[in-house]
Amino acid sequence: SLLTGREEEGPEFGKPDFVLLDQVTMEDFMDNLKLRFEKGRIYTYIGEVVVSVNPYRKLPLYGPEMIAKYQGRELYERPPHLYAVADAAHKAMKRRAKDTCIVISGESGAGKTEASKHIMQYIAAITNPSQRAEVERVKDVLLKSTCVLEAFGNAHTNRNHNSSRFGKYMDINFDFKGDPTGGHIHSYLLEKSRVLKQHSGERNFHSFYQLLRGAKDGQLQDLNLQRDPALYTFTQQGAGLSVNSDEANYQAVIQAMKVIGFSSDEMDCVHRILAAILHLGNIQFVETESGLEVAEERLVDHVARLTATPRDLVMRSLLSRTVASGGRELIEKDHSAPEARYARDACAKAIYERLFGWIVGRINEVMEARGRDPRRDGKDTVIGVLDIYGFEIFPDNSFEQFCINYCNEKLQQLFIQLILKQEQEEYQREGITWQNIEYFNNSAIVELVERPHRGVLAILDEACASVGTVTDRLFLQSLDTHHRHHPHYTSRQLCPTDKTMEFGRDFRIKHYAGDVTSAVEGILGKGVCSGTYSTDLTLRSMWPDGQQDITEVTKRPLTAGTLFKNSMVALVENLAAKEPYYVRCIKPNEEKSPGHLDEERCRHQVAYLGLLENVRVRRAGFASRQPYPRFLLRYKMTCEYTWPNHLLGSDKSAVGALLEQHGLKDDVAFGHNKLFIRSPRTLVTLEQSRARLIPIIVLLLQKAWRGTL
Ligand code: AOV
Ligand code: MG
Repeated sequence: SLLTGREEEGPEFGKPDFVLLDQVTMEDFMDNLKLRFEKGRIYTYIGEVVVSVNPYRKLPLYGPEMIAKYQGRELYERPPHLYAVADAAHKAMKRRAKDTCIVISGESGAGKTEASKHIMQYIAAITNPSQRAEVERVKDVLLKSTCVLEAFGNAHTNRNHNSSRFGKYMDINFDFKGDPTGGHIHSYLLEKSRVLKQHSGERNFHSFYQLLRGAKDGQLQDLNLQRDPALYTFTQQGAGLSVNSDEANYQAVIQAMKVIGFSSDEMDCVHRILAAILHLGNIQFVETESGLEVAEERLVDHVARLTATPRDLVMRSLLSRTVASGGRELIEKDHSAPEARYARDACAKAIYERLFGWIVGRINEVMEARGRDPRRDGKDTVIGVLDIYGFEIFPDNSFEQFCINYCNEKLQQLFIQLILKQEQEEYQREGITWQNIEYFNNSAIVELVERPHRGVLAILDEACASVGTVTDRLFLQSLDTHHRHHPHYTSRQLCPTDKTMEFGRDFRIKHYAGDVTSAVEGILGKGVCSGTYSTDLTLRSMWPDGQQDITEVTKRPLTAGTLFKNSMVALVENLAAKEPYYVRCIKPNEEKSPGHLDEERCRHQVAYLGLLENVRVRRAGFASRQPYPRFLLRYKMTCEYTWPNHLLGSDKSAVGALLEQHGLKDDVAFGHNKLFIRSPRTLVTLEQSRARLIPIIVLLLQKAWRGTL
């Protein structure tokens, strides 16, 4: 660093880029990963991809001082960091007017959401040097939105105490100066079944506990609530777990909502909805001689009052449903007790989902690029940040896990395609020939899920369209028939000796990251529930689709599965159109314990994330490519013609002379702007010769320095 203003990491920290490994084996990869992790170096590159290992402890890697070190620097000038990638994405956007995106992947608890927050903070910190008020406002909203969305969309799970239960893609718009002018959030399938039920050791969404623990006594009274989460069916399960300091977070969320611009009426409405859901959950039904009745009618009163909905409408929607008869007429049919419970639960889920969607929509309204100069319209550029729910396997997996894992599969496919595509394009651009490399291809799994007519989702659609006649079991049979020979599909019927699955209930998909067994029970269900009868305007605006008429009751709606698939296809198209940067997160151990790296678990992740192949592709044709000035900066001291400065006309010819002297010229190709180095050996040779010289040069410099005293 004495020489070039760079921050060096000595060899004791391992290789900052896996491409520099002597050989690409799992052992060498793991040794390097482990060595760096133990030294607090949680970030390592594969070319421009950042591999990150969750440290589960506070490291002095973030904050204003660190940000200043990375600002405006090139990737190779500083130790690997998320900041460097955020800066690269921002630079590409600013210098070349390129839309870029940062795709963060890894399994549940690997550190995706934390990474996305560091990236956002970095971008906020380095922009708007002139402190324009409108830009500051946009940045505030961008940063505060995270806090609000986490309250309503995250939960304590066994894998992560702050697990994202929705997928999030955030576009940030920038003007020609490179300052944020607006943004847009897409959210993907919220795991709404969590409103009703949680696995043992898990909680409902944070928002419920925050309200119960954080609200003032008076407010709770207004909501007819008592403080103890154990009193409510929906929050009972997680009542003993208070990991996130719910009270403080309640205040933080209110504060954040204020900054974003939620009115106090709106916040009030949000709290009333949360309370109504808690009351709904406690409603029980009793069979009497005169029919089905609600056990505690005052709960219905609470729900009606809190949602500003006529009481008899709430009652009716619990105890009966509207069905189409003979095609034209609508008649009301009484519920059985199980049907009523189902209606209650469906309603609670639907309300929460609408609430979440509405919050996202409100944030988007506020972030919509306001005050954008109309003459420049369309000229602004975008950085997209993708932070989704990670791959996860639970003892029993629901429809939501199925979607979550399919989403991860889809992104893995994109990663494979883009990394290959990008490589090939670069070789073309630089006028260099290249051969293809073999890669594990996961398209078979993606196809299994999304293929028209026979894919799992298509079969599910078929089954949902004829709900009532098709049972869960028939759905499973149909899956079995279509996929009995599929290498990534199995079920107990197809594999009778496998006792880890249950007959007639489970099917299993062999995902790239692991085997996931799902139960088909209840997968076909759907429920209708509406807030359109509320007299509360905020609440009613959550149901913009209005009242249902007969065509809507009878028409075949798009199923959640199809909607999700469509949103994934759109997401992937969107990402593919941008210049991608990748962060690949690794979860070091299952216990969330700091400083411990479980080699077995990590090896598995390195394997399924395709990181070794990633390194190989980088090295296959050419292990490394570097712009000529960057190459010189690093190696010029190894050659008399280039140290301290060369007189050879162009950097390209200087690099030529340097390699000539080392006898390495046969191993490289000279692109228009970059040097391509074929074998890592060449890099290793250069690195070694550099490492030999550094102490000597430092010594010389020290001597020279002393001489001046
Ligand atoms: P995830 O987003 O990848 O999981 P998170 O980003 O929520 O995982 O990280 C899980 C937890 O690990 C955090 O709450 C922190 O306690 C810790 N952690 C992660 N990154 C860091 C870091 N850089 N420094 C210190 N601690 C960290 V999921 O949303 O469940 O897929 O669904
Ligand atoms: Mg997350």
